Amino acid sequence: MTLQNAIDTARDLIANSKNPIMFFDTDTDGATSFIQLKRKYSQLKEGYPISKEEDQQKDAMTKIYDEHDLIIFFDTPYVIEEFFQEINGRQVVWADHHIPINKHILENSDNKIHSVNPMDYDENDERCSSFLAYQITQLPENLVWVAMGSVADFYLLDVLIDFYNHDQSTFNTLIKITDQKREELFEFIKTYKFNDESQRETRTYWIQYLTYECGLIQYKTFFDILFKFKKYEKCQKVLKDIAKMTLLDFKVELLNGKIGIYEKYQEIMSEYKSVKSKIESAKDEELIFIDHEDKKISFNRQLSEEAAFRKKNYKAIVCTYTKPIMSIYSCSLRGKNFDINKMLNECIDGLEGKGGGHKLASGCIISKADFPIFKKRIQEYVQTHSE
Ligand SMILES: [Mn+2]
Repeated sequence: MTLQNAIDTARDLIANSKNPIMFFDTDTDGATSFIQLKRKYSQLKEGYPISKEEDQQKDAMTKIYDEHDLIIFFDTPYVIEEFFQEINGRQVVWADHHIPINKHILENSDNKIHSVNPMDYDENDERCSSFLAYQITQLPENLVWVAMGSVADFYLLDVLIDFYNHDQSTFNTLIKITDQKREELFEFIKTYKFNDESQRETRTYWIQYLTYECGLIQYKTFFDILFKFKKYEKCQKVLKDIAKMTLLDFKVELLNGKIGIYEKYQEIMSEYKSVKSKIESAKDEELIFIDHEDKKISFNRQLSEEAAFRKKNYKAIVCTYTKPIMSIYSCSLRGKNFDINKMLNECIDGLEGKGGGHKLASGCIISKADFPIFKKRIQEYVQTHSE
């Protein structure tokens, strides 16, 4: 078996099913996987986002009826055991690019699971679910959705070049980029394999460039907001509508749409704009603190990611969010050639708060009472540490 075989088999199973139902992750990669399958298979009538929360999954699994002859999962490394009791031996196609969290479900032969996971064939191949959806559907019109989904999931794939060659006009609608920059980008994609470790830093630069300078952030933010604010039944309706749209239609809705989620999106984007201006006004130095207060939602993650791209001279970035009614600050931290997680663990020690993450990105909550000490410790730590 090769990855290609696994993809071909998945395609056959879906094409030959009469009444499939799909479940996918609550992000851009999951959403654009559903949109692609919906555009290809008219018999696919239903698709619901599922989070890692058990209660939400228990709720979503009640959508499976006797008539469903195929259950499709995309981008979901964790599915609860009960879900498979509900599926009750029916055929499953499970496409993902993470290490499965409850492996025994996959290994149990009572579950008729056809798994498509690039990591099964090459442990360094973690190409995203929207890419697998594109390989399954093989619809050139889906290139716009796989381009959106793959960059949002932090992959730089050949599909970007294929997309440009297939439809320049839609490419330019999705990605606002100069000819010269685009050629540079394509040269990079052609020269280095998508997972070449030696190119990690340059690849990160390109992905951030596409996200923040070329406008992809607006789509990623839309799906974040959709899954945060709408019940999963509503999400399916919104996504089914998007599957019928061209990119231009979708963009017009994002900018001017007057109903429900689009209005909410515009409201949140204009809030983010005012928060984002703090990145520009913050001094570009070793340690950057950016705070925002009293907004409806926290923009910490977006803020720290965008600041990490726009600022050059920092070792550490700490973004904080709170409201008067909250007794805590929530913080998102980013580091550059600097172990931010180690810093966090040392500085939070003994204080009222908790957090964690990776070397270059972590997060925490900390009580308002202890925040001044926490901040002072961070200032001292950054001054006295270089790694
Ligand atoms: Mn993914």
